[in-house]
Amino acid sequence: MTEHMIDPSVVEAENARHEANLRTDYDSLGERLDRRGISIDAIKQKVAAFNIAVPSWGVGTGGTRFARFPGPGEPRDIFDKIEDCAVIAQLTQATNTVSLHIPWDKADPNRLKQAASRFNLGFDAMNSNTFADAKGQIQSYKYGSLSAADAATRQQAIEHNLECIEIGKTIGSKALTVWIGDGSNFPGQVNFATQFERYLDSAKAIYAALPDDWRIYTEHKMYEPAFYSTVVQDWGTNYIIAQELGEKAFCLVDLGHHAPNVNIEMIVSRLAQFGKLGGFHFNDSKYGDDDLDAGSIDPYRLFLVFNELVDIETRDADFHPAHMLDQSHNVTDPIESLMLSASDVQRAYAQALLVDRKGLLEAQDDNSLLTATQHLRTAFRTDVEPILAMSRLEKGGAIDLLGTYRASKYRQKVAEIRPAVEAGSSGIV
Ligand SMILES: [Mn+2]
Repeated sequence: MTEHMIDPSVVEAENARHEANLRTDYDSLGERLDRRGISIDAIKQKVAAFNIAVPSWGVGTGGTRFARFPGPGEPRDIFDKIEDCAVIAQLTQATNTVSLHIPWDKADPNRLKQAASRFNLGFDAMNSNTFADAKGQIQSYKYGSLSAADAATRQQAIEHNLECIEIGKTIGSKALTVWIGDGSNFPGQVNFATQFERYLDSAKAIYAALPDDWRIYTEHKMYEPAFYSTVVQDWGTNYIIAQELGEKAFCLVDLGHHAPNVNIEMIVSRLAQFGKLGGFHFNDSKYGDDDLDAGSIDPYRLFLVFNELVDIETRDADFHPAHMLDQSHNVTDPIESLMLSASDVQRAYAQALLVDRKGLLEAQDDNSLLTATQHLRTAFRTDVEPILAMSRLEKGGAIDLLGTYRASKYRQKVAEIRPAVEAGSSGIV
């Protein structure tokens, strides 16, 4: 039997306050969609089946280069983190998997499995870390990891990834995500080709150890922590890597890892067209890799990304990209941010499902520019909240995410058990 971190009676009592209004809103939206030839129940079914993984590190309070401001009741270890993830899953009913980060979440794999199964949670992709030095590690990643000039450092980074695969095998993960901080800070510091060659050789060694039913995701990032160049700089480089490695290799798109104003939805289309789109790290940004809550800055862009995904899904039934949130919460309760983000990703998906695909295609073929773009705007402007809320209600989640979470007093309760973390500065001041 599935355990719950929040007493279901709290969820029921909160839902009872909103249910009548929700049913009225749902019926009203259903009527309006019916006039557009759309069945609201069919959309709701698809939304209900949508899942997005929560990253274990997302439930902790992050920091900036300047400072970190700890919140009350912060998770002490991966087991506390799994409990926080269970809260998000219980209320949103949209996040039934957790993505682990090694070595941060290193623990007895059997205990990890048990902890997750209490809440009927599964494990999504394993994330390796060769951008920081772990305690007791022999070689340093100061000057790179998988592409380092030093062979022993490269070997250590390869072996770390192999360890992540081993842990993942035990807990039922089916994917490894590799993001590296390798790059250079000064022109002339590295030879681009040599560095990339080393990276490819290391990546091939990891790929060789990948089980047949696994995928490897590589994630590109334009800059940071290296500021002059990064090895996996852009989607083109990422595509080359996926091609070089083989059929189990796919590209991961993190919405914050591009230059400002880059047309990310078009990158999505290109990668998918050639069978190499593996999945997403959802977040939002204004200036760079801000890791803000998904949908909080540019919800239209999120919708446009999903418009491409639904378009591909319509043409290819075997298309199943991995969805994960990848955010850093410095000044909000991470559980609240992650719940709203999961819901906003779901919202973009629901809106994209409302696009009149046939009408759009006709308008495109007729060069009816404004008709075409209006098809997108009409879908985007539809308030699909009743669909999301009804899906949650029917699955045992919360109609009002924030209200129910706050009424449960979960944060106050765990703050009594989990000791306060001292504030600290990090990086430059
Ligand atoms: Mn990411």
